Parts: sequence; structure tokens; C-alpha cells
Amino acid sequence: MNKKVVFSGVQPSGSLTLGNYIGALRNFGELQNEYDCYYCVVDMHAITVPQIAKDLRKRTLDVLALYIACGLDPEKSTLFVQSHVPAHAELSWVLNTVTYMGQLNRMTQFKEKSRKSDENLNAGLFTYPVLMAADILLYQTDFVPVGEDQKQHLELARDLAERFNNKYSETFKVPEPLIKEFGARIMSLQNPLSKMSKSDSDENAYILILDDKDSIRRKIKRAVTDSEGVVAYSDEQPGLKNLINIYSVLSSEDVETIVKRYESEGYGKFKEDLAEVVIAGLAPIQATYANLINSKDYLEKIYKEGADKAEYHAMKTLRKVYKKVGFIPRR
Ligand code: ATP
Ligand code: LTN
Repeated sequence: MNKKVVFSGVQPSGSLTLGNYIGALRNFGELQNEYDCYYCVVDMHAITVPQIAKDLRKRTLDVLALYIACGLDPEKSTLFVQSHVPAHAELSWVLNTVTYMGQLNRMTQFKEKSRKSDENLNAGLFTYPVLMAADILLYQTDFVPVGEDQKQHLELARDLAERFNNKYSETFKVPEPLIKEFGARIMSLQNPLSKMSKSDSDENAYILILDDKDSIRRKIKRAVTDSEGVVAYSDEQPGLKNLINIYSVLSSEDVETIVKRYESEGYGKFKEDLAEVVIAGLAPIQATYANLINSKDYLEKIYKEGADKAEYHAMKTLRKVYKKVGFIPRR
């Protein structure tokens, strides 16, 4: 029986946050028994914003180690680095030719990132979603687990798959997003109306998966709430709502239970307990990461084997695509 395919990617563009963990990594492991899973470290996406080469190399291994520390088993899932499989860039080129400029102009992430950048905009930032579509479509992916912010990019990938299929005959599986109802959008601790982002200039806005206990306690203590003074779960109290969401996901307790426990306590006690919940939730990941990151040979073996396996499947799709668009085969 052929298993359905899952694909997802994380950029090594900074240290991963609690948002990345709750919205993405945490959900990856649950899928690996039922599906044929590909989890990629998307280094080619990361260079759409300025990077220092030495740091990018380190962070690429960091993300790989974090994948494993978050429960991905290299025996079950294919873990690999995007730039090791050239088919990603190659398919991306072909897909560029069926993508409309207008579609890319409407991408919220592009609009936001270009607003923040004061340098000349690079074309890679603009065509970023096309590369993402290539990542997904190469593996005939059925499901893509991501956070809420990636929904629009997923829609583009579906659209490109359908357009290519209509133009050249059935070639790609049209993928579905897997976005959790709960925890798919963890908000900034300093501005609960914008998403927690690893590229935020204020380090109090995010908790990193690898933050130490004191930083976690300090950042949660400083998290922006409101002046209502009562622990409740409502859109009027977005800061608190976000903290309750984090508590709930990491403790596996439902929102109601949490609100009941703290409604007659102040925010102080709730925040203190939340910090301990976060520390306990991240501790096993941090411990495994610390072991792995010193095992360079092991990590190297994982990404080499992962790329070989990924490439085999990616090339099957790329060959089909090249044939359909009219490229003559080399042999
Ligand atoms: P940046 O925040 O720097 O723009 P990013 O964290 O969004 O980068 P990735 O590292 O590629 O970019 O994201 C990896 C995964 O984490 C994606 O599936 C994304 O949807 C998810 N994710 C990112 N931030 C959050 C968040 N605040 N809440 C939930 N999921 C998130
Ligand atoms: N754009 C994504 C990262 C990403 C991705 C993918 C996610 C690149 N390629 C393919 C899922 C599937 C982001 O989170 N910023």
C-alpha cells in the first residue's frame, strides 16, 4: 500500500521560536507513522534575506538537530537540506513560467518583508512562493503541515499545480494544507496583534526553543497583557489569550480548565506557572539537541541519506515535467 505523502520545510534563517515549534515542528512527528514524510531545511529560502554564510551553515545543522530533537525519526521520515537536491531550483524555474506577476504581488509575506527592507528588493524574495511550490510539488505531496501564515503560499502552490496540469496534462498532485485549529498562530509577546517571529528586532517578543530558564521566565513576565486584571479568554484580551493558548498546547489542558484555575489569581501567578510549563515542555528538546549538535558525523549521515532518498523521488517528477514542457532528454 502506498502511503500518502507529507512535506514541510523550515528556514534556517534564525533561531527557531516557540511559534515555529507549536505551529509546525511539534506537529511533524505525529504524522510520521501514517505518512511518507519529507522534512526539509530550506536553506535556499533563507538567502532571500541577508545571511552570513558561516551562520547559515551552523543554523542549517541546528534546524536538522531540532527536527530530530522534536521527535522526528530519520528512520521514518526523510530529513534533508534543500540545496542538496538541485531539482528544487530546477522545478522552480519551470513553475516561474506559469506564475502570474499579479499573484506574487498579492502575497502578504512579500508585502510585509518588502515594507521592512530598506535595501533594494531582490527578485528571490518576490519569487520565494514559487520555490516553495516546487518544494511541495516535486514529491507529489498530499499534505503540508504549516502555521497559519503559510496558508496563502499553499493556495498558490495548489493553483500552480492545477494550472500546470491543465496546460500540460495531469502531472502534479494538488496538495492540501494541514493547519491546526489551535496554536497555528502564536503571537508576539510584545505585540499580541502580530505573529511571533524569529526576525523580530525585539528579543522579548519571542521565546526561542533553546532559550534558558531565566530568559523564559523573564520574557513571560514581561509579556504584554492588559489592565483588566482578570484571567479570561477573550479577543478583548489578546495578550492573555495568546499566553493561555501556549499554556494549553504545552500542558494538554483545555482552555476552560486553565481559566478556572487562574480566574481568581492575578496575572502574576498565571505567568509564573506558564513559565514553568514552557520550561518543562522545552527541556527534553533542549537536552536532545545538546547531544546531537556535537555529533556532526551522525547529522552528516542523516542529511546525506535524506538527500539521496529525496532526490530519487524528486527526479521522477522533474523528468516528467521536462518531458511535458518539451525539453529533450540528455540520454
Ligand atoms: P520569520 O518569522 O522570520 O518570517 P518564519 O518563522 O515564519 O520566519 P519558517 O522558519 O520557515 O519561517 O517557519 C517554519 C514554520 O513555522 C512554518 O510552518 C510557519 O507557518 C510556522 N510558524 C512561524 N511562525 C509561527 C507562529 N508565530 N505561530 C505558529 N506557527 C508559526
Ligand atoms: N515558506 C515557509 C517555509 C517553506 C515551506 C516549504 C513550508 C519553504 N518551503 C514547503 C512548507 C512546505 C515558511 O514557513 N516561511
